[in-house]
Amino acid sequence: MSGGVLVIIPTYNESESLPGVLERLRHAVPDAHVLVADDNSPDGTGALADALAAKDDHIHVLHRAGKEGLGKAYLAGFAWGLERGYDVIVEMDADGSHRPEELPRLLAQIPHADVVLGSRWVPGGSVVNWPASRRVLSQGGSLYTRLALGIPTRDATGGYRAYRASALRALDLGTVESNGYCFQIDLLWRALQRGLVVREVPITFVEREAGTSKMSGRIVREALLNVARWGASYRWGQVSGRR
Ligand SMILES: Nc1nc2c(ncn2[C@@H]2O[C@H](COP(=O)(O)OP(=O)(O)OP(=O)(O)O)[C@@H](O)[C@H]2O)c(=O)[nH]1
Ligand SMILES: [Mg+2]
Repeated sequence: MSGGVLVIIPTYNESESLPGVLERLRHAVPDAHVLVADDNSPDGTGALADALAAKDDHIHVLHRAGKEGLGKAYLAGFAWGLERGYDVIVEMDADGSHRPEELPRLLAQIPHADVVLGSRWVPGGSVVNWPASRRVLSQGGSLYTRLALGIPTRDATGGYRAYRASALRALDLGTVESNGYCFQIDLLWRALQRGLVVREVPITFVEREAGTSKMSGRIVREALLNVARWGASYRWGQVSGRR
């Protein structure tokens, strides 16, 4: 494979949602290849993905030994895609929250940007079926991140994104350790610090209809602490004259 788009879908117990999302994605962007990165889901998502891949040469499966978190699954997927020479690598959830039908709008911005963010919190963006508590957490998290890091991005934690391969190569992925929402913030912060062009495109984010959430207090705490640390270290660099 040389060139083209690879969509990475990390999965942990998504057997109910994955087939529908794959079907919609194959229909919405027929040329794109898909890599399901499964962490040995107990519900058999990996075997299900294998069965779908056997019937479709655009679907690939990366089997990982066990649950290591979203960030690690994406890093393994990025390495897989970069080795194979894809030009554009996309992040997409398996639970239907990221509508495959909106991917062409994200990809349309790739000629103008290194990183394209699907954004819930720019004009035109929205969230469907979210309780007020999730909305507050997400908007509050993005506001906190903007203030702590001094960045203009409205939706810093979203996980519907398209990266040019060259952008991923510039991000020193070998040193990324964050995992949950923080993984998304980490990659955005790295991109902005390196002067890459980041664009936000409005999306309609739809709450999952099936399966269970992998959100946890630990994931939120990881993000709060790391963002505070990165912001402080950046500002320290500024005041101490190293930046
Ligand atoms: N491979 C892998 N995928 C994961 C892991 N944790 C979450 N995912 C996947 O990452 C995507 C996002 O996880 P979600 O549980 O939907 O997280 P969320 O969108 O914040 O929360 P809800 O949609 O409310 O459940 C989904 O496709 C999950 O299956 C993990 O440890 N390993
Ligand atoms: Mg979700």
